[in-house]
Amino acid sequence: MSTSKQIEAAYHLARQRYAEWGVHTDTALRTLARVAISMHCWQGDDVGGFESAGGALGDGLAVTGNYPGKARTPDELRADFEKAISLIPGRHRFNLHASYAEMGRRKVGRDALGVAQFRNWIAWAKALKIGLDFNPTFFSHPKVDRGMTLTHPNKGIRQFWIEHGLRCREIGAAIGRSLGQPCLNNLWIPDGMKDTPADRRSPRERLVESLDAIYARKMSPRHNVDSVEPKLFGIGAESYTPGSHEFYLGYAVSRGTLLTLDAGHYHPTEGIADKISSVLGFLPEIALHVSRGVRWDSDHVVTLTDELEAIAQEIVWGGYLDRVRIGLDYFDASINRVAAWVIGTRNMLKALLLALLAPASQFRQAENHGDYTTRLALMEDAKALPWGAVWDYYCHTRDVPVGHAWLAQVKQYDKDVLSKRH
Ligand code: RNT
Ligand code: ZN
Repeated sequence: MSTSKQIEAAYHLARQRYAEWGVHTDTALRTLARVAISMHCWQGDDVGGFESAGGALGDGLAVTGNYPGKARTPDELRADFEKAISLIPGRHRFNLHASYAEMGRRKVGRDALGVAQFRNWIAWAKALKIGLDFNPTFFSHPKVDRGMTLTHPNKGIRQFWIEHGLRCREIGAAIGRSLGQPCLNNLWIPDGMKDTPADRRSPRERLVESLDAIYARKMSPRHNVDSVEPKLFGIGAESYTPGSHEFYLGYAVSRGTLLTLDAGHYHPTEGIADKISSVLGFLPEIALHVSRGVRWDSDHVVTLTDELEAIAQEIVWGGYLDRVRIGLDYFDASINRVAAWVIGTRNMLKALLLALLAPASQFRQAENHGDYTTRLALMEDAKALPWGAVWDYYCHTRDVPVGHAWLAQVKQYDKDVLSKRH
């Protein structure tokens, strides 16, 4: 492993190289330090949650793998997450789902949840000085009938889920109030059809009505911020999804909610990077579920791909860091779950750092002059700049392991804690 001296010396050289391109590495690191990534609770326990009544996953979601040691209780999940964030530079957020309610002795249904079931989570977040985000859970529940919730033809079923949505917004507002920072409340429903529908219109009309009922109550954006998440298709809902991209884009623009772009929710060659500046022309803010689609699965661990770099470039080069709430959404049960959090989050940060370090103003100058040859040449050469030395230095100065030194700590945790869970 590198010594402090080596890390600092490498950084010093890198800083000079970047300065030659007109890029200030210290400024880039200061900007990066202000970015909070919303880390999803559900990587820690395969989207299981802690309600005893909860059904098996499904409803368009699937987790594969059986790596031992998944969190079985809220305390275990909290401990695992604390381990993960001790290995990631910066201060990040925790993204909860309603199904992670802590019932105590009094069990309540999803249509009766309140802040009482989330008190421990709030106290924990306060102690860690991190923000919390929230999601109503419209899956893994007996009231998901024939794969439908808010679009169901039966009014009683719709009403149950509307009630859940309302409760979750109240919980979000209570979280935001207690923590003194807004809670992002993201709504995704699994509703869809496996085969060709005879009526695409009615479920969408019912969805508008249901959503309007959920969002009727105005809430201070200082406490709770609402967002809606489109999807192209899910497992078992391949032919029709009422909550499509166009549907929710229209909804968000007309109703003033945010829109959540999930990287795994589009056609395989359709990235979300290009959508960012398009939708931000009409929405004040958006949220992201950064993920990685692989064939039928939309939720592989985030790796440092071209697509991830493109997302980070659009956020940073577009000047949108304060208008995009970056969250992660993936679940892999085939590897150590703490490592999955660390790898994905560190990759998101690396991609943001790469974008912050890129000599984008030089690329743009060439572009504005119509000199596309220079644009291409500079973009390609800039890829060889020594960003790794800057990343190492960042980890070093934030007191987290440099390079893959974090892995030894996860392995130790696996041995001491995870492997003992049976
Ligand atoms: C599903 C959506 C949604 C979920 C989480 C668990 O396709 O991406 O965001 O992954 O709510
Ligand atoms: Zn998502």
